[in-house]
Amino acid sequence: MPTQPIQRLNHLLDELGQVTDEPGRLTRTFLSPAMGRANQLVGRWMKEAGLKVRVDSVGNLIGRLEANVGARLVHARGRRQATPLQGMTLLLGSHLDTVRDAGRFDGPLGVLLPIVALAELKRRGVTLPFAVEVLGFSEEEGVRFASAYLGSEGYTGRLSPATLKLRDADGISVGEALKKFNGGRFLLPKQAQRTSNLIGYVEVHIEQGPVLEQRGLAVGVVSAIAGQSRFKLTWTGKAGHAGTTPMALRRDALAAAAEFAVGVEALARRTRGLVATIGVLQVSPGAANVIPGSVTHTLDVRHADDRLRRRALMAIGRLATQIAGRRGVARAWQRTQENGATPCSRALTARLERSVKAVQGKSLSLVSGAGHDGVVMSALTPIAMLFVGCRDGLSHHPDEYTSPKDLGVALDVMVDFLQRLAADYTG
Ligand code: HGY
Ligand code: MN
Ligand code: MN
Repeated sequence: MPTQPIQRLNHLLDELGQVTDEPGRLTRTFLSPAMGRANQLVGRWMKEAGLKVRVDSVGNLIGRLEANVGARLVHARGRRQATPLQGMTLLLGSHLDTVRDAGRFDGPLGVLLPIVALAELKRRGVTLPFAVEVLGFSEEEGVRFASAYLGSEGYTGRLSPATLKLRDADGISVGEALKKFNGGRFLLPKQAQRTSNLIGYVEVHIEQGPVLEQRGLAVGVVSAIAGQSRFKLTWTGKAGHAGTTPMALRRDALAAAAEFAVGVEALARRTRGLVATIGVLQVSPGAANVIPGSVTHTLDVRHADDRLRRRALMAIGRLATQIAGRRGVARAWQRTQENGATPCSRALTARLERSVKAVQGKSLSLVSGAGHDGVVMSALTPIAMLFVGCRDGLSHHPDEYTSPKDLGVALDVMVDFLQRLAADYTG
């Protein structure tokens, strides 16, 4: 196992990147066997860095490093006094689940980098006057249940009874999955931390876009996370014989869904800043010689401005009504997720940016088109995000890549951030 921090971080990312539910490609979904193995592996690395490890009832992996009491007491002019951070905790983390056929950086980077940074501080004999919790959220992508952020919603006590009813492709509900995970009993978890005990939540994440690479920067900070709406749509027409049913008499559910998909794409192309995606589509009954009777698909719509996102959703709803009416096909919507645009804390981001400038010389502030656990964590405590550039901006793809050089800059920023935060409060 390499000891140099950058090589060690790269090695951990590679090793964790092998832990998958689908041989031959990286896929780790909510409460899956691979997620259990990932928690064990990362939990071991947390312990080696000196953290106390637990897994909560929603499957989140939590590593805690207590504050150093000595560091907490300030020897200012001979007087010993508690620092304002007495009993405070800084939260660092990201998610350990992945999309299907994922890259190895999206999520794990934000869990493994803090572990390596804390191990590096320990090696340097640096102690912190505040506690640190490294969080490996069990579900952020929303792959298994089409609703994202189940892990951070559990940690912040915001998992709702409605979410427990969502069902996966096998018909298993979130509630049933959590009951099984917890040995047959599951109660909706309360908020894991009192807000008054928290300094904030800082997430390191690949940019998943091309800007940092184009500007020749390794890292930047995030000003806000775009809002997003996710739906499940079902189009119900009439199955029939592909050979004997005249075209004029058909109520083809797939043709309706296809016209809708092209219409949504056209709307997003002509609306600045809007992105819309249909990523999953099932056809029923699913035979080559049967006219599709019903089609179910997802819809993911995002914009940095909530007003414009809502206006686009109205237009998309009108398009669906018009297509359904003209084709004699019924359509039903189920909203599976709704998050407003989430600003990052200016004060916490300024502290992070101080370290970015110290390490990189300059900084850049970006809006995140991707969703992150910070959206949910912002309800609990101030949030800040450090973005790390990735090759061609590619993500949610096995070729997702961040260079050891850029990883090294991000590590240095995290170490500098922790040391400055400690220094700010120990006089
Ligand atoms: O979908 C997203 O924006 C993120 O990758 N979960
Ligand atoms: Mn992510
Ligand atoms: Mn992702």
